[in-house]
Parts: sequence; structure tokens; C-alpha cells
Amino acid sequence: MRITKHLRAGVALSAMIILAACGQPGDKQTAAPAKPTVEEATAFITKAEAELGAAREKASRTAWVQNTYITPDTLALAADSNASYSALVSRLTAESKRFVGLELPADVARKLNLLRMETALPSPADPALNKELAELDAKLGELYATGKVCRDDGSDCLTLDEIDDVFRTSRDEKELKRLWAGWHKVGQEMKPLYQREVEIANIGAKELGLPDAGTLWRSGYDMPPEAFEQEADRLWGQVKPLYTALHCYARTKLGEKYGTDVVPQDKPIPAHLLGNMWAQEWGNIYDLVAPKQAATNVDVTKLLVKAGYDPIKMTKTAEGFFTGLGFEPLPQTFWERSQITRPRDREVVCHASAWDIDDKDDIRIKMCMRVNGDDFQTVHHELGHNFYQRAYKAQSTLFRNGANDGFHEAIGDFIALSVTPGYLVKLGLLDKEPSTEGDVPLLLQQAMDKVAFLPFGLLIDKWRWNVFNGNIKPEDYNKAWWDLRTKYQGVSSPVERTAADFDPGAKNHVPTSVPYVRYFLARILQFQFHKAACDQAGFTGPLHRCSIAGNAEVGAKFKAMLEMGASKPWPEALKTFTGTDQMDASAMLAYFAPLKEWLDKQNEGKSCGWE
Ligand code: X8Z
Ligand code: ZN
Repeated sequence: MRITKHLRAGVALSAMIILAACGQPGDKQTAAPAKPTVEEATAFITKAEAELGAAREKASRTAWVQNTYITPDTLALAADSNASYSALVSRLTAESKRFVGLELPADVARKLNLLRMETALPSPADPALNKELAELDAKLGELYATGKVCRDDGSDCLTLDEIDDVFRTSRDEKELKRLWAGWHKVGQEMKPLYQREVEIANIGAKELGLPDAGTLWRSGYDMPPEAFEQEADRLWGQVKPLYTALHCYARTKLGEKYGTDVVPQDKPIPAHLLGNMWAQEWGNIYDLVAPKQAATNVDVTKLLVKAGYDPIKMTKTAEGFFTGLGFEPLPQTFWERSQITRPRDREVVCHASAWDIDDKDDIRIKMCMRVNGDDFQTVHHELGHNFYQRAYKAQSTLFRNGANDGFHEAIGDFIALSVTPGYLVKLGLLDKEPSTEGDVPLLLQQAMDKVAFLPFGLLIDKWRWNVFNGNIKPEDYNKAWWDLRTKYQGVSSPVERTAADFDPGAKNHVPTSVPYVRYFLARILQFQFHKAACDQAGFTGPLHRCSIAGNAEVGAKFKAMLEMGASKPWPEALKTFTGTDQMDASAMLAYFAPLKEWLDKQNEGKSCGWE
């Protein structure tokens, strides 16, 4: 599953650069032969890429089988295969240290840095630790993927995708609380495993010459890790007032629905009432917050059901958007090999992902798709990964990746921003476009997903960065988690928590060790892409009404950015398409500007905030 576990590193911008020294006293650097040459470094990386390419394919195939057929055997095989891959990366990285300090061509230096980022959990050279790490990773993933919530007597067991349905549609506070508490039990068994995983990954990071694994995670952004943390905070600062206004308004409406004893008006919102297990996106409770006078409500779930869509049709429709922009259709093997719905007779990993098995054309998605608006959004998201993978397949192995991981997560979401009411009319799903009086409701609906997500997108890795660097100790794992959820999201646990709970484990990306700040960046980047695309298309109306559907000219420019893969620092890729080399939330703020004005009016006289 390289797309999700992959990390990549940043390098300097100049044509000839010195590979940054990352060795520290006491690390595993072996005695290097005197004065290695540029030719040796180039030959080394060429050979390393060939080895990695072959090993990646094998590891991907094993991981695919394990993800789509969880048994003790496939788990053992996948752990073994991941251990081999990590050992290869660890060996190559150790060998590459002899080129530190050498003046190298930019692409070689960049590749040597990218090599370090091949695995999110850097593996120590010690084979026993390497094996233990791979087994912990497999076990944590299994605990999450096979988690269920049953009634006290063991009946009525629900899988996460079934629970998700209840969260989307139920307004029964007690039932939601029961399922919330039930699902969060999945974390308890994970805690000691996670703690050990952190210890071992940190040993691996030290061998890379880094203080801890979190620093490695922050090293993939073409800037020093400390600068990246500040950059993330800067972006959050840009969008925080918009989030706070949305939070304030939603809390008022939830108070009206559930009573202010359940939703106190000066405190964080109970996390089980926002239409999503993690309160990460709130669009599913739009009906509770919709302005009273609003006549327009584009309920994509209803439209899909009414038009008789099934998961294949949803996938074909998403594919159609990409082909409309000039991308080649998905290969026949995509349809033959993808897992689009949950198989009935076996355990699988349901969390959606996109796969690039052979770095050529064997691209697939793995979902447990249901016919609803969320999954319609997700299938666009996943195909974004697949079309990116295919666009950069001509790059050499280490450059076959996103410009940064936020780009990878933003592609499909950017496309889905063009799934406007106007586009739904074109698809025949909607009869007519709502009039412009419907703009605030439309924006509110969109903000409930896009804006609500922002603090969640940031806090997961704030937690992990501080776990990796030891600022958060194991005995405080859960308390620190809720401190961050309170501080950033302004949500609270609906039931009492203790140090025995491990609530981070109830979110897929923690047990599976997929870095998360990428989704925060993607939320910001997708609006930058959208604005740039709409400008290129000559669109002059409000941004949320702009759809670039069918615009092959914009599609060609977009494709040019995708084809670069990770071959250049991300600011260059961004500039290619948007004309700017900065990540910046202004486009997102411009998109939601009319809503912000409206929210501020609704919130007048309210005491917003929760601290
Ligand atoms: O994990 C995902 C994708 C796969 S890369 C389905 N997302 C995050 C999540 O579900 O938490 C997309 C949005 C955020
Ligand atoms: Zn994704």
C-alpha cells in the first residue's frame, strides 16, 4: 500500500547541492572508503532504484492479498514481506551515507534524500527489531480492520462501515453514544503495541541520524522539519477564524436539536453528534444546521439512490470526470482487480485506498463502497491517487510519488470540487441548478465537510510528533489526545475516559501508521488548485459554482504538474499549475467568504469558542 505509508524527503533547490549531512555521533555509519566519487553515487542510486522497484512490486502484491483477505497466514506473509522491504531500505540508506558531504547533481542528491523516506516506520538494522516492528504493524492493522461493536449480549455486531451508516443518519443521541463508546474500545488492546512500535521506529530514526521518527515525518516538505511545523501552524492560523465561526453556529443548532444540557453552549461539542465517528467531517448533519429559509439542499445520497446508482456506476462517473479532462480511461485490469465493495465472506481492510501495484498500469482501488455522498466523494479522492500514479509512471522509481504527500491527497478532492450542482445537472442527477439564493446553504454544506476537517487534519500528527519525541509519555497518551481534540477541534468525549483507553487507536491512520498532516495540507491545496483552474478557464462567477468539467485545456496543464511526480521540490510543481510557490489558504478563504460573513451575522451576540 505504498501510496499511504510512503514518506519522502526534501532537498535544497539549487542545481548542484551538497547532500545534507544527517549522521550523528554513535550512529551506524560504517567506515567509508576514502573519497567516493559522483559517478559512484550516481551508479549507487541507479542500482538502488532498480532493487527498490522490484521489491516494491513484490511487497505491494503481498500487501494487496493481505488487505483483501485477512487471515493469520496472509498477516504473517505480509509482515514478512514488509520486514524484507524495510530491511532493504535500511541497508540502502546505510550504504548511501558514504556520499554525505559530496557535491552531487540535484537529482541524485534528491533521490538519496527520498530513499530515507521510503517507509514511515524506519526500521533498525537489527533483524530482530525489524521483524518485531513489521509484526507490530501487521497486528495493529488487523485489530483495527477487524474491530466490531456488539450489544452487551454479543448480538447485533456491526462493522465500521455499518456503524458509519448509523453515524450518517441517526439522530438518536443514546444510540450514537453507545456506538461511539463501543468503537473506541478497539484501541485498548493496541496501546502497549503502539508504545513498542514508537520505541522501535525511533531507534530506526536515530540510525538515520534523526532525533526521532516524527522528525522524519516532517522532513518531507523541501524545508527543515522545524520550518514545516511552523508552516502548518501558519496555515492553521489563516483558517482558524472560519472554523471557530462554523463551530459556534453548529453548536447553537445542535443545542436546539439535543438540548443545551447535552450540548452546553460554552463548551466543546460532544464528539458523537457530528455525523462522523471522529467528528472529522460534519456534512452528514447538514439537515440539523440548514438555514430555515433554505429551499435548496442538494442531498447527493438521495440523488444517487434515486437515479439507481451502484458502486460501479459511482466509480465510472468519477472516472468520467478525469477522462473529460483528457486523461486516458482506467485500464481493464482496474475493473477486474479492484475491490469496490466489501466481500461477504472474509475479513478485509475496508478503509479506502488506491494502489499502484507495478508502477506501470496495474492501478486499483480498495473500498467497501456504499451508495452515499461520502463514498461518492471518496471514490473521486481515490481515483485522484490512481491518475496521479499513472501520470508520473515515466519518472524513475524514487520520483514516482506526489510533489509532497499533501498534493497526492488533494488531486481527487480538487476534482470533486468541480462536482457542483451545475455538473450534477449535466450528469442527469439533478433537474435544475439551485438559484443563487441557495449559495449560502451550498457553501454551508460544503464547509461542514471541508472546513470542519481542518483542525482534525492537523491535530493527529501534532499528537504523534509529540509521542515520537517523548513530550507525550505513554501514561498520558489518551489525556494528551483529548487535550488536543479540545484545543483544536473543540469537541469532547461523550463518555468518561481513563488512561486505559487509547482513543487514537480508534482512527485508522494511527494503528496503520499513515502520516496525517498530508490531509490538512490537501484541504488547503485543493482550493488553490481549484482557484487556479477556474482562473485558467476564465470563470468569473463565485468559486463554488465553478466546474472545470470537460475542460481539456485546464486538464492538460494539470496533467503537466502530475507528470512531474516528486522529481522537483513541491514549490516548483505548485508554480507550474498555480503560478505561486507558496501553500496558502487565501483561495479557501475566498471560496467561503460569503459564508463567513453570514456565519458572523448568525453568531452575533453568542459567546463563541470553548476555552
Ligand atoms: O484516509 C483517507 C482516504 C484514503 S487516503 C480515504 N482520507 C482521510 C480519512 O479518511 O481520515 C481522506 C480524507 C481524510
Ligand atoms: Zn488519499
